[in-house]
Amino acid sequence: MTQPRDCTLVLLTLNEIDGLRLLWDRIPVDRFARTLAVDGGSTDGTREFLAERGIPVADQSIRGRGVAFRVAADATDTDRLVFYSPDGNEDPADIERLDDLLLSGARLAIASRFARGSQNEEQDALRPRARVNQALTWIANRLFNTGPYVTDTINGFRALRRADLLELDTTVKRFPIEYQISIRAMARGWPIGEVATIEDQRAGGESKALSWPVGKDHLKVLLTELPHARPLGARPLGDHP
Ligand SMILES: Nc1nc2c(ncn2[C@@H]2O[C@H](COP(=O)(O)OP(=O)(O)OP(=O)(O)O)[C@@H](O)[C@H]2O)c(=O)[nH]1
Ligand SMILES: [Mg+2]
Repeated sequence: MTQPRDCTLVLLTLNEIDGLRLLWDRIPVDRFARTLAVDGGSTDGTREFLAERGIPVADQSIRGRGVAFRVAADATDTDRLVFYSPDGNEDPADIERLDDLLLSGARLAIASRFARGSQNEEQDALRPRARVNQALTWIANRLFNTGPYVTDTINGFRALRRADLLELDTTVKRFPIEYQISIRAMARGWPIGEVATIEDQRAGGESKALSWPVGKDHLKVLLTELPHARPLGARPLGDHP
């Protein structure tokens, strides 16, 4: 029997009962020292589903994924955290691969929907969300990164050390928490690792990420972080794959 990982598997939920039912048997909770759900106020049976399976559920005083990340850091004591959203988008087979990246030296591990061999959820030919994501990622690399090109700065399926998350001192309350984390990790020159992931369709329920407000919030993060940008021209940016 292998030792459980010194890592908490953090489940981020807001009315995700359909995804949980579909995915539960494939989520490797037994491989982790702890599993903790941070819930944004579900009313669809998500909380009961988790409680029946012995998973502690932490509440948030206010809604938002950014708040949920900080609740997770405050409520855990393991070395590392993997963030997993059980809505159907994220492949549970990649959960342990993210923690493996941390163990092999990455300080931020991201499941990339745009690395070679990966796929994002959109099926229409124009893939507008993917294009916006990739543009925001390009800007973040250009302004803040000195290491190898990071192909997905926005996906929430990621892992990092708990102490590192606390050190980043994040402020974002809602969706672009991941963008802020990626940018702050880049600005500090931390090694960032990626695993190519296949993003699936939502399993049911409703999306909480409305494109326009979320897009605007990402631009606000860019502005807030701008003082930490590297001087233009002085930057050996890694190759775009
Ligand atoms: N704890 C917590 N989880 C949240 C909150 N808002 C969203 N989530 C969860 O974060 C995950 C991602 O949210 P989604 O609405 O699926 O966002 P998205 O993946 O960009 O959008 P889709 O492509 O439509 O699925 C889901 O598991 C949500 O339940 C929140 O305020 N608190
Ligand atoms: Mg989703």
